[in-house]
Amino acid sequence: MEIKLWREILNPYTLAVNEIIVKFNHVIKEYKDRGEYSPIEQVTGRVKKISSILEKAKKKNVDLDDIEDKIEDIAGIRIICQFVEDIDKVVELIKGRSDMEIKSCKDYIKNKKPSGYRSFHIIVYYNVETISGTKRIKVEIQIRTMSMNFWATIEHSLQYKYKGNIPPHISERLKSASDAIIQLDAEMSAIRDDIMDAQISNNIMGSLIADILTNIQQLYSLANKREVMKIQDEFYKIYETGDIEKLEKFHKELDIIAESYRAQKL
Ligand code: 0O2
Repeated sequence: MEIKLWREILNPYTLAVNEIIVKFNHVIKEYKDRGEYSPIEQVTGRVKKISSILEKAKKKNVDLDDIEDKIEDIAGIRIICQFVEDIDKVVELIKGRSDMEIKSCKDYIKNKKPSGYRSFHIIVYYNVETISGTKRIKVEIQIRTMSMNFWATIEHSLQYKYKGNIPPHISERLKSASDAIIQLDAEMSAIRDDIMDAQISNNIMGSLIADILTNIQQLYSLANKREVMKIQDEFYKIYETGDIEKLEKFHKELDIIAESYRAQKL
């Protein structure tokens, strides 16, 4: 097949990957804006390289004309979660979307692969709009924890290095590393509530401080410099206590002060 034709085939897949990344990043933002924990930690994606598509087609005995039909991971999205529990939440989230229709699921977490690979795979149908009209394509979404991703990345590199024939002593190590990861994920799940609380208050603290500093910066152009310096010193004192409630109170008071200066300026 000509490169030009490949580009035509792959273009809608590139569009789908780009759109879906934006959409899942927006999910993260919506949770964060609400001050809630996001079950999605990170989202990445890729369009399979032509050489990898050809390799897979050869391995699976797929005719070049049937590639789009039979190779389901031309467009691939990877969603990374912090905790195993988040994976079910993400699956539910995808099931509830009207822009993705689930074709099939593979649960390599309940049924890990003999290699030790663990991940939840979903194939979805997704519509993209092109200049030739709507195209319905398949996208593979892999959902896994950070530690499962660590394992899969390392194992994938070794598969590449050994051209799919990892020596037995290394594959044994990989299998025991995979068991250690099950243990690690379970340990992290046991303290999940504490970790989530800490992260949520960290996020709230971060945006609170950013808002306060923006307000102080704006005051420099509206109010007397000495007055602003006093406000800034007051902020540093409260900031050092690390007390969120005090910072929230200061933030509200500062908003009122800034608003009255803005009104005076009009
Ligand atoms: P790449 O380079 O990641 O794109 P199969 O017949 O099992 O090879 P199939 O039917 O597409 O493939 O389904 P499956 O098992 O769901 O695998 C799809 C993808 O999951 C793979 O794509 C890998 O990304 C990942 N995967 C599956 N098994 C393993 C594994 O043992 N180790 C690692 N590291 N990843 C795995 P590709 O096309 O194989 O590779």
